[in-house]
Amino acid sequence: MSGVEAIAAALDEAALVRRPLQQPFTDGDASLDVQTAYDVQRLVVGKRLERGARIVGAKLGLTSAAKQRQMQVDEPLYGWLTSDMVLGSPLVDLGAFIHVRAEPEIGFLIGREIRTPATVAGVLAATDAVFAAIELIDSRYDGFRFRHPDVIADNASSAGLVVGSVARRPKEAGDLRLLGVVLRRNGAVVATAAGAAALGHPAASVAWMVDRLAERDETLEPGSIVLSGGLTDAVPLEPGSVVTAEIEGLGTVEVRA
Ligand code: OOG
Ligand code: MG
Repeated sequence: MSGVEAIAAALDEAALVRRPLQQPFTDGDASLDVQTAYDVQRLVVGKRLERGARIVGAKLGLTSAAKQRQMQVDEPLYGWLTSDMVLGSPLVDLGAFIHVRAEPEIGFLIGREIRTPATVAGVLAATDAVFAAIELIDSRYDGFRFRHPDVIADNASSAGLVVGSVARRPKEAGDLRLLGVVLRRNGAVVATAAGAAALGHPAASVAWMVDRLAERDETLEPGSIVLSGGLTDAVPLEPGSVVTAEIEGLGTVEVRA
């Protein structure tokens, strides 16, 4: 088994048995670089597809200062969202995860191909709708402790998503940079942000990913959903937690554990 396959197998097993890996792969071994980590990610996602899931879109991670500070990684990354991650209801079964956290994001429904080099205007022109979402992240590393290549290999901690019920055309949603975001846990405000927290503009996040995908001869299929990156710190979900994300003009999304 090559190193890449061994790493992918370890990450997949950790997710399946819900037992985190004690150490990130970069501890004491600098050989896992970013491009190799995306090769691992492809294998990790492939294992989900072999079990019957479909790709429904992609996600950005570590696009906001809040998230970069919280995770102590100062560069963005992307990962893939699969059909088995989409929660049909706000109820989260904590037993299905290792140590799940929730974070508010602005989502995009991509309607057309996005040309490269991608721009904010190009992304918005290719977008059918924007919506509020809560992403559930569940690192396969103990304590969410990882470096940039480790978390890329782990498909950017992707684990789940709940999509809001309001979908707006980009033109009707207003300036996405200025949309206010309020994150509450059990009714109390725990964080606030604006859309600009994601690389200056949520569509700039999407553009960044489209350009990175092009470097690997990959594209975002029309019909994909894209989560543009957590706008605030992620909050842990514990038994009884109710977390809501309210985004100006896009309604409120809720998860309950
Ligand atoms: C990595 C995934 C980050 C985001 O929106 O920033 C992410 C992590 O925090 O475990 O999804
Ligand atoms: Mg996220």
